[in-house]
Amino acid sequence: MSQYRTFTAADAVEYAREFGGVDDPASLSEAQEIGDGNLNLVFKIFDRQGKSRVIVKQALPYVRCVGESWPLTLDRARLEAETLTEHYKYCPQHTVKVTHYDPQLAVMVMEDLSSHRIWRGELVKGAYYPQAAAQLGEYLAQTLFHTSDFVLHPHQKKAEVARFINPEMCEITEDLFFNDPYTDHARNNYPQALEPLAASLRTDDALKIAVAGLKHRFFAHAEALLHGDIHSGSVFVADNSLKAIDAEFGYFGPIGFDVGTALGNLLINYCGLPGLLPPREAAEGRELRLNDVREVWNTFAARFLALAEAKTSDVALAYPGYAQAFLRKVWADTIGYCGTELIRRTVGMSHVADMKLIKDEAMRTECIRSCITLGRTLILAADHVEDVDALIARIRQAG
Ligand code: SR1
Ligand code: MG
Repeated sequence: MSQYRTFTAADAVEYAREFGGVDDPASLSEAQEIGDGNLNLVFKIFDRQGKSRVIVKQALPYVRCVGESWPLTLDRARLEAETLTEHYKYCPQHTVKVTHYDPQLAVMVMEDLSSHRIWRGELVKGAYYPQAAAQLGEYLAQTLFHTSDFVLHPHQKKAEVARFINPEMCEITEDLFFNDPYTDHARNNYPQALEPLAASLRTDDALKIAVAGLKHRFFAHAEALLHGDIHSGSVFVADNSLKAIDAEFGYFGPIGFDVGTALGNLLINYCGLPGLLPPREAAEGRELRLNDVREVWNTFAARFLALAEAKTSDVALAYPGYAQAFLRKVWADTIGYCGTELIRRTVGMSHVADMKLIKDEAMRTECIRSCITLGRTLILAADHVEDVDALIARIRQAG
């Protein structure tokens, strides 16, 4: 049995030779560590011709972007491998394929996606992938429907909830999404000029009650096996292809959390574009993002309803009209969680390229201000937005 040790590039090559599942293992010769996320080591393994062949990913026993002072469970590698494997069953076309997992080393081997690029990187450059939004909606519908009570036998569902108990990763989300930005926390990080706006979040009773409700549902509503962190940095895109990666926050939670996180990252880009691109391109890009928001929701909702009509196994949940009623609650949750993503990415610790890459400081501050303001608007309005067109009208109104 292998003992945990942190991989070097040479270890990753050796591991890929043994477990990479390639026909010509001896040709694997080099590894490049490409992890740019907050948590893990990610090695791309190349053959002697310089072609990348597989990915070897290892969980570190601490939060990479902070260091050893923030220890973190290695079991997240299992949760990631098993969440991706489960999602792959229902949506192979939009989920990265995990081919091997080792619990002792907290390592998994995955298909190489070198023909794809991280969606966030493309969004900040103004590159447009016309199919991506619908494909993300399809991924959300397939994975969330097929892991929900609409389909799973009640005994199986309870066993799955137990298999995917993920307390340490959920605690990160509970703190970073629902606590830190609404308190004076040392992890918070925003421009000094926005102190009055940030301070106002801490004393807004209606906002704090709405955020408490969202956190409570994140604790308690085991509706489906979520990806748990489906932001635009967890999504690879290529012409007419989209693949979700990085599911170590997977657990059974409220469906609107995944959908809201996805929409939230499109809206962070919407808020950042005036600082990233010249005015005309920024305006065009913002219209595309609003269309993407519409497309993600409409595809998700239409596909979820079609699946519910065709495949619901529970006799009560199959009653005509119930799936529509359930989706109305998911819609309200989606808007609320979307708002919390906008605020935690700007007031809290986990900032993203859509804001960080804005060179002009004054412009960056204004883009962050608009993101926080929109986030608050959405959290407060979540129960009162009729449909996606009404949501888009509110986003336009917010500025
Ligand atoms: C301490 S981890 C911070 C963030 O990085 C991950 O990608 C998740 O989004 C998490 O909230
Ligand atoms: Mg991640």
